[in-house]
Amino acid sequence: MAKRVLTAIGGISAGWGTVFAAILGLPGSVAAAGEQQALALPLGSRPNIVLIITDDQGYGDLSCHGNPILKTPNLDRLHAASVRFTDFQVSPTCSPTRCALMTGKHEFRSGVTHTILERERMSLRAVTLPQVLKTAGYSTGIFGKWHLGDEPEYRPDRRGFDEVFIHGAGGIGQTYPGSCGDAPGNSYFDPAILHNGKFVKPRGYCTDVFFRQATQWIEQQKGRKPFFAYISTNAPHEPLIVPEQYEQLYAGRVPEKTAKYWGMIANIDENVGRLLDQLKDWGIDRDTLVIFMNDNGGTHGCKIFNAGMKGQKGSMWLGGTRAASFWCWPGKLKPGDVDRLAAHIDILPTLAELAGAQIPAEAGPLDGRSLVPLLTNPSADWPDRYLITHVGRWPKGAVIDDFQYVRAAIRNSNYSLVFVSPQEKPQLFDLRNDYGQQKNIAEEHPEVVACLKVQYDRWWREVRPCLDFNEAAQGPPINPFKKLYWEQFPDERPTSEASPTSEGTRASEGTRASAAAAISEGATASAAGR
Ligand SMILES: [Ca+2]
Repeated sequence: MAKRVLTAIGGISAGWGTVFAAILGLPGSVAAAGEQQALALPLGSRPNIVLIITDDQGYGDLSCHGNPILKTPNLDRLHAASVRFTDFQVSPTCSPTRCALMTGKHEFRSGVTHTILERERMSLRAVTLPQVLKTAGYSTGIFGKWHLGDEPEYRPDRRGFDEVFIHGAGGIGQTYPGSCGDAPGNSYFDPAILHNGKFVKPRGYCTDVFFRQATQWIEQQKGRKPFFAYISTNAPHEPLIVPEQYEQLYAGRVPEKTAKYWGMIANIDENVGRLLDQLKDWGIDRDTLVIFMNDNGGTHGCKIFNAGMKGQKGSMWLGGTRAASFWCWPGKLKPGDVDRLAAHIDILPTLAELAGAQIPAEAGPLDGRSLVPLLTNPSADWPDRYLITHVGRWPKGAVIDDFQYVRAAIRNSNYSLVFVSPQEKPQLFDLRNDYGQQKNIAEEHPEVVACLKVQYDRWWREVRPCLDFNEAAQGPPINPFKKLYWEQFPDERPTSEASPTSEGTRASEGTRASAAAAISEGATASAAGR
C-alpha cells in the first residue's frame, strides 16, 4: 500500500526538496534492502519484460496510427495484440525521456535538461527502473542507447543493469566536448559496442546487432530468472544510414531523407517481428510483457504524416511529446485502446507493481503512477492529473530563470497551456476538441489559464534547485568512451589525438559537435527557436 500512496501523487509531487535533502541511501544498497519486501503480484504471475524504445520515430511513423505510406506490419501486429495508451506523453528529446522512464519522475528532478553538455547525466542519487526490478529478482539487460551519462559512474552497469551492450553518447558515432561521445569514428555497420566494460566489434547493421544480442541474452535468461530486456535502438535517429534494401521500399515515393528514415523503421519493424516470433517459438510469449514506445516526436516523416498534431521532436507542442505505447501480455491483458492521460513516468511504478517490487524509499516521491488499473480495465477510475513539458536546452551559462516560460507546457486531460516565450502570452487549447492545438482559447477562459499557470509555477519552484546539478559541470578533457576504446586498441589511436589535452583535438571536436548538434536536432530548429 505504501507504493500506491507514493504513486498516486501524479504529475506534481509536494515537498521534493525536503525529501531530496533527506536521501542518504545509495543505489547499490537498494537491491539488498528490497529483497525482503516483494509484494503480491496483481496479475497472478511475474512477467518477463521486454521494453523496446526507438529513437526519433514519431507517433505518426506507424501504419497502425494511420500513416498512408509507411508499412509496419510487425508493429501493427503487436499493436493489435496490445493494450494501447492513445494519449501517452513523453519528453521532447532523447535523454529527458530516458531519464523520466528510468526514474518515474520528470527528468528535471534528476538534473537532465539537455542531451549534451553534461546535462544529459542522470543524477547519481536517482533510483532506476532496473534497480527496482532487481529487488524482485529480475535479471536486467540494456541493448543499444543509454544517453544518461558516459562517464563510468553514470553508465548503466552502475545504474542497475547486469548486462550492458551499448554505444556511447546519443547515437553511434556522435562526439561532443566533455563526456558525451561514442567510440571514435564509430559506424552503423559493424559498430564498436561497449559490452560489459570491453569493446566488441559485432558484424552487421546496428539495429540488427542490438536485437540479436538481446535475443541471445534472453535465451540465456529464460527459465532461470525473470528478465528485463531494455532494447533501445539508436535508429531511426540521424544520421540516416540504412541497408539499401530498406531504403528502396520508399525511394522515389517520398523525399530521399524520408525514404532512408522510414527504411530504418522498416528494419526495426522486421527485428520486432523476429523477436516476437522467437518468444513464441520458445514458448515464453505468454510469460512475457512486451512494451513498445518511441522516445519523442518524429522528424523526417512529419511533413507527410503527423497524425494531425502540431510540432515534432524538440517541441512542447503535442507533436513533440505524444508517443506510441503498446503493452502486450498474451492471456493477461485484453487488447484495446485506453484514452486516459498516461506518460513515460508511469512505466517505473507500473512495472514495479507487475513485478511485485517495492519501490525503495530512497526513490522519493514519484511523479508517475501505476497504469495497472488501466491495463486491466480501460475505464478504471483514473483521477485527472497535470503533466509538464519543458524543452530545456537553454544555452550553457544562461540565467535559468529566464527560461521558466520558454518552450514549455502544462496539461491535464482537457486543456493544454503552452508557453512559447516570456514575451508572448501563454496559449490555451481545448484538447477534447482540438488535439491539433490550432485555436488559442486563452482569452475566452482566463480562469483555466490562471489555474494551470499556478500549477506550472508551483512545479517550477519545486524542480528549480535540481536544475543546478549539472549546469556548471565540466566534462573530462576527452570523451570516456574514446579513452576506454584507445586503452583497449592503442594501435587505433591517431597521433593527432595522442594527448588528451591536445588543443587541436578539442577545437576540432567542438566544431564537429556544433555541426552534429545542428544535424541531430536540426529537424526541430523551427519549433525549438534555434
Ligand atoms: Ca530521440
